[in-house]
Amino acid sequence: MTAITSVHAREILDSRGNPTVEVEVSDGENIARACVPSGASTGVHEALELRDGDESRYGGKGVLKAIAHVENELAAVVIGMDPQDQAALDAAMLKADGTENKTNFGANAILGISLAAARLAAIQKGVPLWQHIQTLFQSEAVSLPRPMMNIINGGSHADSGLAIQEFMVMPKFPVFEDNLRAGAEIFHTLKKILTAKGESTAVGDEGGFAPRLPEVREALHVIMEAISKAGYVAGEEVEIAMDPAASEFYTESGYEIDGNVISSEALVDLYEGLVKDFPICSIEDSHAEDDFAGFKMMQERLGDKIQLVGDDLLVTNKKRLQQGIDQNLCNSILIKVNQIGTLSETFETMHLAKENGFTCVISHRSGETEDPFIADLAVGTNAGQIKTGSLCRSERMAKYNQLLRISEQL
Ligand code: 2PG
Ligand code: MG
Repeated sequence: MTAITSVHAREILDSRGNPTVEVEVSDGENIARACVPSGASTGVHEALELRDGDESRYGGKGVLKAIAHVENELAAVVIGMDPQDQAALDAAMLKADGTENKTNFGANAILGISLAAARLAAIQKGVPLWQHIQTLFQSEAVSLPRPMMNIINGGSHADSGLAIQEFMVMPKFPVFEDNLRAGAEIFHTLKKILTAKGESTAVGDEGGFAPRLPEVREALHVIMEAISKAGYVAGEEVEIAMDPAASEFYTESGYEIDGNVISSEALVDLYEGLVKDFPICSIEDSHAEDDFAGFKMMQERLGDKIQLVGDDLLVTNKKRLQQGIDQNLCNSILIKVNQIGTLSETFETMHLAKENGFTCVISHRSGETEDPFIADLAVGTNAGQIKTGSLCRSERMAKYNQLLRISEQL
């Protein structure tokens, strides 16, 4: 074995200009690096993202404490360990942290090492990262994921006024390159349509447009127009996915959407109507993260027709997922490495999902970096789907471009 000999961390800036953690691990000969992403519509059950809270630096968002944990306590744990043994490495860091939610060192500190170590292990073996992940995950097959491409942003990712956070197109051609091209062509067509309507074509955090449209249906209508004007057949060739991220528009009096405040059940009615009228194939976080009754109703009414994804609901956490399975809350899980904080736990959650017939969607965060790790993760675990933003902004394109490179290797 060639053990880890040094660990270094630095504070870098993410796609929103907020500090985040970057980690480098070395075995004396090779160096590998990983960057940690960060969400805006974060689930309350996610592992802790440790921020300094010192208002005099970056409005309290500095990550110097997390950096110090990487370089001190966590480095002491992993130096001397074999990066090939991801499970042992992650377990040792978890043990040292000793808390359920990684509140001691921060999930951002632990994840930086976990991802960088995986990359170091791949470099040592002289194989691409996706291939190393395939071995770790014990995946029989690998495949390029079908992309969910977010072309209209609302919610807490833009000030478009739309309650729903993400409107995505999902082309369904068998070849990844064709899906990417369809997404880009639809995106550019949508820009022309919005310009003609006198709408803003400024983009939100994930690169989707943020037009001031009053209602959900209106956003869906312009997407339908963009699909057909770009030369594609909606439904047959390109479907629509949505992430309402409903925790963000849930209040004590109900769900605030389209100028109304409605009940959990009325929200299911609203989605059912949309699914009837538009080629929607997937809805994520239809309800607020602890509105189990809402999710259950949704799964009962729509679960056999479309994919229902749990994000804030399940937070890539095995225990939350088990609850979701036991209580029949949805049929799919969004996978975000920083919600849970280690690669090994991410794998455990994905295995549990697959064993129970849940689909897995590998996902970016709204605050991203140039690190394309999740592209390799999606391929190596044979996840089948990836959600990584729109067809602009380099931190999003980095993932699509990495998938193009992997496509050549497969
Ligand atoms: C989501 C994500 C990514 P955030 O809700 O699915 O699109 O957003 O990273 O802000 O939680
Ligand atoms: Mg989400």
